[in-house]
Amino acid sequence: MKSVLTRLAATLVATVGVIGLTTAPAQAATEITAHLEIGFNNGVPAARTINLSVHVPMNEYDANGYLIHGARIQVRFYGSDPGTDPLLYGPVTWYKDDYGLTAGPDGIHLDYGWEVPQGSFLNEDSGFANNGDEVYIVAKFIDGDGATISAQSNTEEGLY
Ligand SMILES: [Ca+2]
Ligand SMILES: [Ca+2]
Repeated sequence: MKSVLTRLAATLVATVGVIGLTTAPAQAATEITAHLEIGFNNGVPAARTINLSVHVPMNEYDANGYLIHGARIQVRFYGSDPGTDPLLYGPVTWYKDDYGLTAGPDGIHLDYGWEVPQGSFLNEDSGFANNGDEVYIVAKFIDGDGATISAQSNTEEGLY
């Protein structure tokens, strides 16, 4: 009787193992790109528009697998300065089903936008002689096991 139970247990473990294999991502994610766009909304009051675009290329099957297994995209804003670049905002993290994070035929996308008032965290330099602001993001793709790849975006410059 004991051996039958042992064999049953072994069969169950093997079955679970097979299911795990078929749903886990087949390929490790190796590529990530990040783009930042800061614009102007000339309404009243005037605002700055922020649009993030992060892409992790892979097939749709893997994209869904990663998100189901806890993968997320994490974004931090930095100001470009001589020496060390200060962290301006974040981290902000998007998980499966969060607005803006999607899995599609060409991989995982984060497309997210919002508005901030003039003089927000984007105003990273506010000196008399140095008022221009240079802002970029660093986006990380962190899988369910914690493996991380990251990318730095373009730098947006303006009076934010
Ligand atoms: Ca700066
Ligand atoms: Ca400024």
